[in-house]
Amino acid sequence: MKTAYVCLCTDVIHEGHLNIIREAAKLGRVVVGALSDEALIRYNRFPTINLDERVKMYESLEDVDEVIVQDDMLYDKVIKELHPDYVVHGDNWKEGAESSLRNNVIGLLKEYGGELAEIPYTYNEEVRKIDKLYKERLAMPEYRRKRLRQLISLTPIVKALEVHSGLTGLIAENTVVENNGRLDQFDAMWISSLCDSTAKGKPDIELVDMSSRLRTIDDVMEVTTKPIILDGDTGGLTEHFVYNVRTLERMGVSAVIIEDKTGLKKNSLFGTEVVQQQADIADFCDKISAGKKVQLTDDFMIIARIESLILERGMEDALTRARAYVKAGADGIMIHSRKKDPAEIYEFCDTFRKEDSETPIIVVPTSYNQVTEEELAGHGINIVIYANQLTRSAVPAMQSTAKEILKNHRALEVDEKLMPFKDIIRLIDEL
Ligand code: SPV
Ligand code: MG
Repeated sequence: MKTAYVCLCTDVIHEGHLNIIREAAKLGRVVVGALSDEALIRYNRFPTINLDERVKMYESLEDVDEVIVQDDMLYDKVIKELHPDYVVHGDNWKEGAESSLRNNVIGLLKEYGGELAEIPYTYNEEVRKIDKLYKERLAMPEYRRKRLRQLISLTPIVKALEVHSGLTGLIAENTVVENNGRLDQFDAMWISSLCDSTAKGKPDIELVDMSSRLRTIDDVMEVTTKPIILDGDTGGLTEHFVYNVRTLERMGVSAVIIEDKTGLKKNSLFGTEVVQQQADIADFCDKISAGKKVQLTDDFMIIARIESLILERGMEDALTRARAYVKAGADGIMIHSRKKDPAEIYEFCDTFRKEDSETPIIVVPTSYNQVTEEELAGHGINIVIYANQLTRSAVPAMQSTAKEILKNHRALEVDEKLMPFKDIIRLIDEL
C-alpha cells in the first residue's frame, strides 16, 4: 500500500481540504501532518483551536488513516522518517513566499523517487466565505486580546512592528518573507505615541489625547487580526488610567505599556537633553495596581516601562524599580536605553532574569539596532518592538517626492520611484 502525505494547517475544514484528502486517498493510505502551533504562527494565520483539537478534527475526517504532528514548516524530518510515496498539496503554493517550501519538498522527494501530487485549489464562494469568517473570528476582541500572551509562550521572541493607521496595520498584518527556506512574519503591532503623534503633525508630549489614540487603534483593528501593544505614555492620572484600561481591554488590545515618568512627558530618545522627571516608585506602583484591579480578564497585560537608563539614574535604580513594579502587579517590564551599545540592556536583563525567570521583558532597540532577535532572546527578552521604522522610512520618501515635483514642475521624473497607480488602486480589496 502506498502512502500519501498531506500537511494541514487549518482550523476550519472546507471543501478545498476535503477535495485534497479525497484525491490523496486515491493514491494510497492517507497520513495527515498537523502543523504544530510554533510552526503555524510563522507560516499562516494564528490558530483559534490548539494542536490537540486540530489533530482530533483531522482524525475525524473520512479517508484520513493516521494523523501525525509536523513540528517544522519544512518537510525534511517528516519526509525522511515517513518516506511517503506522494506528498499531496493544493496547487496554490506554486507562487509567492510558499513556493520555497514547495521547492524544498520537490528536492526531498527526488532523493528517493517520491512524487508531488498537486491538486487544483478549490476557491469557490463557499471557501472564500469560510476563509473570511475565520479571519474575522481572529479579529474579535476575545481572540485578539489573549494572543500576545499565547505568543510569548509559543515563540522565542515576539516581533512587534509600529503601526499608526489602517494602511500601516495592513503592512504589519500581511508582510511575509522567505528566510532560509522558511516563512516569517510579524507577530504583533505597536501603536507608538511618537509615530501616532507624528502622523498627526503633533509633538510626542501626550498632546494627542486618548480619544484620538482610540480612533487610531480602531482604524488598525478594522483591517487586522494581530495583537496590539499600546504605548500608553505615562498612563496619565491614575483616576483616568483605570478607565482607559477598561476601554482598551474591551476593545481587544492585548497590552498597554506605561512609563515611569511624571509631569510633561518628552520622548525618551531625547534622554537628558530635555527636562524629564521620573515618577516616584510608590506612586507608579499605585498606578499599576489600580490598573490591574479594574481589568476583567486574565488576558490583558499592563507592562511597566523603566526610564532609569534613559535618565541616567543607574542600573541599581532600574533593577529596584523592576522588582517593585512586578510586586505591584506589572505583567511585564520594558527596559529602555538610547545608547548605541546594548551592554546596559543586556546587563539589566541578565541580572533581572537571575531573580525572575517568568516576567516578560520587552525592549525597543532603536539606537542599538545592530542586535539580532536571536541575541535578544538569548538574554531572556520576550518581545522586541520595532518602534518607528515604518514612519522613518515613509517621511524621507514623501519629502523627496514633494521636492522632485516642485523642481520639475511635473510628476514624470518621480514616477519611477512610485508604486504604479495600477497597483495602488488594487492594494486594498473590496468586500
Ligand atoms: C514610542 O515609539 O513612542 C516610544 C519608544 O515610546 S521611544 O520613541 O523610543 O521612546
Ligand atoms: Mg512613546
